[in-house]
Parts: sequence; structure tokens; C-alpha cells
Amino acid sequence: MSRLVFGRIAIAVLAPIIASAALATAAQSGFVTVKGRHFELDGKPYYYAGANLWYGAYLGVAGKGGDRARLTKELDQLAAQGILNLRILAISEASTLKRSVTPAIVRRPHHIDETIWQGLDFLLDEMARRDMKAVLYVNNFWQWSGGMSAYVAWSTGKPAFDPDVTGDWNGFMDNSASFYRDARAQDAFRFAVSQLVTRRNSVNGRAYTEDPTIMSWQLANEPRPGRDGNRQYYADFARWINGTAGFIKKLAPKQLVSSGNEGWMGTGGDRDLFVKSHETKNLDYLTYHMWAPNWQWFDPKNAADTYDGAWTKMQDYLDWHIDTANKMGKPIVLEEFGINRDEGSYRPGATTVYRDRFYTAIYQLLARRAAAGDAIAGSNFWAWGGAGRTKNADFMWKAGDAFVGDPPQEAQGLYCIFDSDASTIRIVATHARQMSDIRPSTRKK
Ligand code: IFL
Repeated sequence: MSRLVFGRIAIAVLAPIIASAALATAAQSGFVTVKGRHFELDGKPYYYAGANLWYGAYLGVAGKGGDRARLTKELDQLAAQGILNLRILAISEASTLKRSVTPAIVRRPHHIDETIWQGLDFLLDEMARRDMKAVLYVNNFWQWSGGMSAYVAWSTGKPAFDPDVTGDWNGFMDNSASFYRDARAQDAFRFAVSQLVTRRNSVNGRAYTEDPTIMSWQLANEPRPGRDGNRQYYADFARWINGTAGFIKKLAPKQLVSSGNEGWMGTGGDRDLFVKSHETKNLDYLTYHMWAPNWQWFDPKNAADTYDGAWTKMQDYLDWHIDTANKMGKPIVLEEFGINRDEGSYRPGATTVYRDRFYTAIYQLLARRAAAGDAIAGSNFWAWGGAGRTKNADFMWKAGDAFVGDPPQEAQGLYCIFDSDASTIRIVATHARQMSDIRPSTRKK
């Protein structure tokens, strides 16, 4: 086809694309950058209160499985509350894992189904229109999106190691960690990552690497070096973080790169490993996650007796990572935290007295330390559940069900904030305003 003959058609087809790109650009801020131990956006400090929306690309799918009307409505709801930073799953892998989301993006090594990436295109375009920022993670240590265990299964030809069938979580974690040293698995992973990072958005025509909506590429959700106490993969883990971060940085030099690690609870309790594996210049900032109920610090069935003790531990955990980030000279983001509804209920109507207390206390600590000039830059609560509701008596997700903030391996309603959780949403919104108001005059030099 000659360009001359079809020039007019090309312009007609591209017109809406150009118009939408222009619309997005007009109101949109630039790339998030790092200045010392803080983020900057267009020369001003960037502090934020964000959310996790792991299923955002899935909702963005045009046809079956997607729900664009829900997505745009909920982006509006989030933006109206000042929640403008979203952490999103950007690559999933097909597997036989019982509790993994389906369908997946990588169907087999070097074979990608574009449907969900088109959903991601839509999501990023809609986020750009609202001047939101995205953190995109491109792998998962856990089983709920295939992740590292899928790559290992493809490489070894063995069935995927399924903790939801065997109950063997330690074996699962070691199996996932073997991914770091598996050359075939790395090759398949890097192929998928490079396809994504070098992608052009099918909705607005923008190259992903030129899109300031993408604040950060993140190596994985909660990469760990294996089970606690197993030092076998320590060196591989640190090498993988450095190498993968460098690989992405070369492809996307304008955007930030982060690990997605949980902090020292995600490095087998080894604080030195957290530091050593995050010192690399290929990582622009640090991440950590805090899970008091998962780590048995807090028991929702016995909240009155366990909350105060848990909060002491949580404060130590929050502060240690901020102090460490100060010393390392990098910003840090608390990009996952959550606790149950009262009594451990999954029901949207159940009260959230302890959860609200917990959110308030965390946000106060983060805001106080940010205002003092410490390295804490923001947070993403886990997770936005919006209008999603399960219809299943056992609260577990099945293919085709609506998505909530809790992934398929967990009860739907375990930790997510539904659109009906007015008191919690108010707490997040207040904090979002507080963070966006933090100014250099209040920061340490
Ligand atoms: O759903 C979990 C998710 O896999 C994660 N961290 C903890 C969440 C709640 O258990 O990344």
C-alpha cells in the first residue's frame, strides 16, 4: 500500500488517536523523577496516597471479561478522593495453578495474547486523562497470576508447584526462587518484559516508554529469595534484582524502576539482604509492604487483645525502613498494607473499626515522617475493591467473576476497600490531601 494513496485514510483513522493524545497531554504532568531521597514531578515535590488495583488491565478489556464502564467510573471515584497513584499487574502467565487468575497474558514462552494488554492501553489512557500515575509490576513471586512458578514449570517441563493443592508453602517459595537462576525461564520472562516495555499504546498511539503516566516499572510482586532461613538463593536474588532492573532501565530510561519487595519480612528476615539487594543504582527507590495479620502480629478474631502489641511491631517496621531509606539516600514507598474488617468478616457490610484505626495510625506516621523530610514518599493501600462483589458462598474467585482487590487465592473481601466503605475512604482522602500539601520548606535539607 502506498502512503500517498492511503494518506487521507490514515489521517482519518489516526485523527481520534491524535486528538485523544493531545487531550491527555494538555492536562498531564511529566515523568516522576527522583531528587535525593524524594520524588519530584514537574519540579515540585511528589508525595502521594495511592491504591493497589491489580486487576485494572483486566477491567480495561473491551469485550468479555472486561468492564470499562466500571473502570472509568471507579477511576473517577478514586481521582475525586485524590487517590492518583495505582499499582497494577501488567503481566500474567498461564498455568495449571488452581488459584491463578485467568485468562493470562503470556500463554506460553514467547507467546503473548494481546487482549489484556489492550485493556492496559485503555487503562493507561484513562489514567492519563485524570493525571494519575501507574506502577506496573511485570511478574509475581506468588501463584495468583502464574508468575515465577509458571516460568519454572515451562522451563523444567514439570507440573507447576501448587501450594493451594499441596499446602507446601515453603516448597513453593523455594521453587519460585529457583526462577532467578533458571536461564530458560529468564529468557522467556525477559521476552515478555521487553514486549511490554517497548509497546505502543493502541488507544492513544503513545510509546509506553514515552508515557509519563507510567511512573515505575516494577520487577515483580513481592519477590523473595525463597523460604525464610534458606540462604541458597540469596546471591541469585540480589543478582536478579540488579540485572533485571538494569535491563528495564536501558529500555525505559525516562521512567523509574523498583523491585516490589516487601522489606526485610520479604528477605527471610535478613535486613542486610534487603539493603544489599537494593543498593544497586538500577533501582531508583525502595519499596516495602506490611502485613500484620499475615505475619501473625494481629488476630482479627481477637482484635482487642492483639491490636496494641501489633501496632508496636508495625511502628518499628515502618520506622526501620524509613530510617534505612534515609541512610541509603533513596525514597521509599509503603506500597501494600491492610488488615481485616472487624471479626475477620469478608462481607462488605461488616464494620471496619479496627481497620479505620489502623489506616489512621499508619497515615499519621507516614505524614509526620514525610513532613520531617524523611525518605517516605507515599503509599498504596491494599486494595481497591470498588463495586466488585462475590456471589460465591465460599468467597473464592472463579473464572468470569467480578474482580475485587483481593486476588483469586484469597477470600474476596479479605482486605479490600469496597466503594461502600465510606469511613475508610474518607481517611484515605484526608491523607491524600495531606501528602499532596507537603512542601520543601517542611523538608530536611
Ligand atoms: O493478596 C496478597 C498479595 O499477594 C500480596 N501481598 C499480600 C496480599 C494480602 O495477603 O502481594
